[in-house]
Amino acid sequence: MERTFIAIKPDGVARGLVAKIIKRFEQRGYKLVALKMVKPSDAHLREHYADLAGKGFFNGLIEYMKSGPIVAMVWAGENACAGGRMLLGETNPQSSLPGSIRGDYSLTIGRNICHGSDSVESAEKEIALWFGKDEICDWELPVHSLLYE
Ligand code: DAT
Ligand code: MG
Repeated sequence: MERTFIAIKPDGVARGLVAKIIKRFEQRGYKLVALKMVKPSDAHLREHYADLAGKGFFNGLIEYMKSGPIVAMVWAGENACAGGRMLLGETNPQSSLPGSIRGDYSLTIGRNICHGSDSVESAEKEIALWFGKDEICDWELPVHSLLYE
């Protein structure tokens, strides 16, 4: 089953959106397989966002991501990476439709409250960066047979 790394950024946590964001993934049918609250180090965040090093907003992004605890999660399910990105909305909340998390709860690209892996390849890289193997829970979703044919 495909897995994606989803994180509630410091602004999402501080604004009390943790339960609301989790609820959207639960109600869609994805299976939660890992979750923790963390204050990642500068080096960890620079590795997570390594593709963006050199962008003008990079240092600001790292400072924002260090401004408070993050809720890091792994969700599994059919097409979890693309589907998760649809639940989040566009990178820029101004382009995110109402009904998406960013479209409902945020206004600006630099405070867009959540992260989601953009491909299966980055998901597996991000999951390995944020979680140890022993932190991932292998379990059967009781409603599995009602969600999949
Ligand atoms: P996403 O988080 O949708 O995968 P991304 O990987 O391109 O988007 O960028 C990572 C984060 O960096 C994004 O969520 C918010 C921030 N960011 C991206 N582009 C930005 C910009 N032009 N100005 C300020 N922050 C930006
Ligand atoms: Mg990205």
